[in-house]
Amino acid sequence: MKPMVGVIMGSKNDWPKMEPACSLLKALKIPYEKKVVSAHRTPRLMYKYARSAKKRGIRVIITGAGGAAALPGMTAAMTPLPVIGVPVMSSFNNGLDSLLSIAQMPGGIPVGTVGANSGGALNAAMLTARILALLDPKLAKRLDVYITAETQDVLDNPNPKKAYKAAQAKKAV
Ligand code: RP5
Repeated sequence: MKPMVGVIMGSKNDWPKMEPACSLLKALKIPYEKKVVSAHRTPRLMYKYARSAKKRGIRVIITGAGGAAALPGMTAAMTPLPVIGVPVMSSFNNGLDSLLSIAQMPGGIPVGTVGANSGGALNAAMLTARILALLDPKLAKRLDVYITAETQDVLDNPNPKKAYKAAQAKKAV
């Protein structure tokens, strides 16, 4: 299937933080592509990617970047598509630089900025699913099932120590 979501990140080193976005898109059966596109190291590739995304059928672009983090904003400047930015924490000032670089866009060029790192990446995918589900009843149903299961999981596992251990064991498989 043609990808509907682009997940791009400034460096291969961003992958561990961005991976949850891809896992959730996969779990919800949303076709996506993933790619390293660096605003600073590959500006021409970034231009090409952002300018061609809509024509290629991409509906939402999830971008992850750290430090100067130009990728989300520059991508948003070159496409009419919704762009979501995930701040990948740098070592400077606990990564506040990444967050502000992505969030503080000039009026008229929005980047929907989520929280930092893997939780933010997961929310970026969740937000993407909610956007796409507006016009896709089958996806809306899958999303509903996923959210219900997440809720049930909390209700079924109220003991934090046991629940944590079980989740870790599941991850290790
Ligand atoms: C950004 O610079 C990337 O998104 C990454 O988070 C940060 C550092 O990149 P590396 O030097 O680790 O490749 O462009």
